[in-house]
Amino acid sequence: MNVLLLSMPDSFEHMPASAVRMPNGALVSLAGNVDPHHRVAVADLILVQGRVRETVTRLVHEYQPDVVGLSVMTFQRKTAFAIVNLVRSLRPRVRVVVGGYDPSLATEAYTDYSHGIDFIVRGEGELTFRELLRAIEKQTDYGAITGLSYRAEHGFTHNPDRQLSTLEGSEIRLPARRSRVLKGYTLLGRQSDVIETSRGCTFDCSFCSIIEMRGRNFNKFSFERVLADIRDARDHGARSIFIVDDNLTLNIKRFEALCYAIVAAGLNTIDFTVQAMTSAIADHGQTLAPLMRKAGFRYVFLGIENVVESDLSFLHAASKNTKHENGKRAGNAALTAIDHLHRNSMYVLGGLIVGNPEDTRESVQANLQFARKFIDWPYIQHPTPYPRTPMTKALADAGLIASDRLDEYDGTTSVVKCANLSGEEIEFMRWKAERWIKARHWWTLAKHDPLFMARNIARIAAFNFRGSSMKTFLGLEDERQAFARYRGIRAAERSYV
Ligand code: B12
Ligand code: SF4
Repeated sequence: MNVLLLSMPDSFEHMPASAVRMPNGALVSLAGNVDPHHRVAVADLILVQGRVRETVTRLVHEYQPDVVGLSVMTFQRKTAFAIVNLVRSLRPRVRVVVGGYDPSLATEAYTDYSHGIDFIVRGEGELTFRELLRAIEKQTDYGAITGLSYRAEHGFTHNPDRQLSTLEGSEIRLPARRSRVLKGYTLLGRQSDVIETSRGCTFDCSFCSIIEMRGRNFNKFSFERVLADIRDARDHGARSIFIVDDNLTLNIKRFEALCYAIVAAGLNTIDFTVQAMTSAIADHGQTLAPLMRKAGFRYVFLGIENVVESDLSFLHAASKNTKHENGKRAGNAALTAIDHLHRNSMYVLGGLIVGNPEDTRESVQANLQFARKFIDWPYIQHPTPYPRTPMTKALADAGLIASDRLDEYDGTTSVVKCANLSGEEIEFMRWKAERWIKARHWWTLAKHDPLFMARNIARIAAFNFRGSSMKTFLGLEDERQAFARYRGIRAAERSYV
């Protein structure tokens, strides 16, 4: 059968087209795990943000798909429905499958027949999708396919959940990167890709979708498979790789062994980016950080979340941000973790969440000030009520969800009520600070990739300061006017189809 797999074009504030275009790892993993006689094309629509309608139309004509699959995050739901509509208008009898975080955690939202969706794959997709294609091809019953919801005569039928894969052996084969049909993946001028070494996390941060998606657990791929995956990404042109593990730092001994393995395999010429817990880096940084650097790690996304203790407990993220000395808790881990990384020439992508219900101007400022002082590239977000997270339940129970427009759930739009400040004010404070912190990092980027920066600095700067004009920089207008223009631009670009 012909299969067309699409990831959605919607992006959020931190994704300038010239600097960050990351492939969706799920779709190539699905493509690598279907039976080999299927012809699969994978298109990451973020690469064609301004030409979504034309591109989908072209791909449908070119690949004549029997099955179209969409990978959807919550803030992309509206776009997903519009794309299904478009696909159906071009090819009415096509089977439409959706999967990913939003269909898995908000399954009911996809079951209205008017949306034109036939199948919902909940949770891990590789084996469910393989079995689904077999059943469609052989026209057999869908009832035995765990993890699947399917359209039946009198409504959707939801089969039992699928057990998680242990990731051992060859149960999940390597991704099929050859299936990608669009070009342009980049991280700061170097062709980018994503790989996985493990899935899952045993923590329970209140804002994170991972626990509802798969429970609290940690499953690992073998290093043999991980190295083969990195080589495959490199052979497909990647010079920059994002390790998308939910929490690679859960097992530090394994992480250290991975660094040694990358070096031994000669793969440390690649720039690696990884997400990490501050506690793990603070506690083990002395030995771990030099090793990471040797293995090619360049950017580390630290889930600092907040520097104010009461906010950390609201986010249920205190323990992953506590350092330990002599087996005892010894305060916030963020500064120690950042210090280890900086001493070893790595850069910190600092994940912070501001605008929690009890935040004050001072607590927001404390976080922004921390970012200015210690973080290389800020990734500051607002609390966002993604489906079924514990935080969403708490916010809904307290009547604190200010917006139900899901396309605004991109993490950089304030959608939650705060007792002491308006959402717009918090967003303004974050937006104003963040642009200048990012601009400060351009010099570091220029040293690493002078040619890329020389070619792209104008576009990157224009994106970074969207909404601002000469008048703003000369102080001839209130920055709030520039902010209002920026918000207008964001609102307009949310219509992708
Ligand atoms: C890597 C990552 C990113 C990367 C790269 C994204 C990319 N291009 O893939 C970056 C940093 C850019 C990013 C950004 C954002 N992300 Co992100 N990201 C992740 C992360 C850490 C891993 C995703 C991944 O690749 N997993 C590995 C693959 C193999 O697993 P998977 O995606 O789950 O796919 C499996 C199943 O879901 C299913 N499946 C998925 N799609 C499909 C499609 C079909 C047809 C089928 C059958 C099955 C299927 O099968 C797959 C294989 O088993 C997750 C999870 C986490 N713990 O934080 C968050 C996560 C997906 N991100 C999230 C969000 C919200 C965002 C942002 C909006 C900002 C933010 N608030 O963080 C932006 C938006 C990006 C954009 N387009 O502009 C949320 C989504 C929540 C939700 N309910 O929608 C998550 C879950 C994190 C969270 N907050 O809990 N992200
Ligand atoms: S440590 Fe990271 S992956 Fe684990 S629950 Fe918290 S935010 Fe999610």
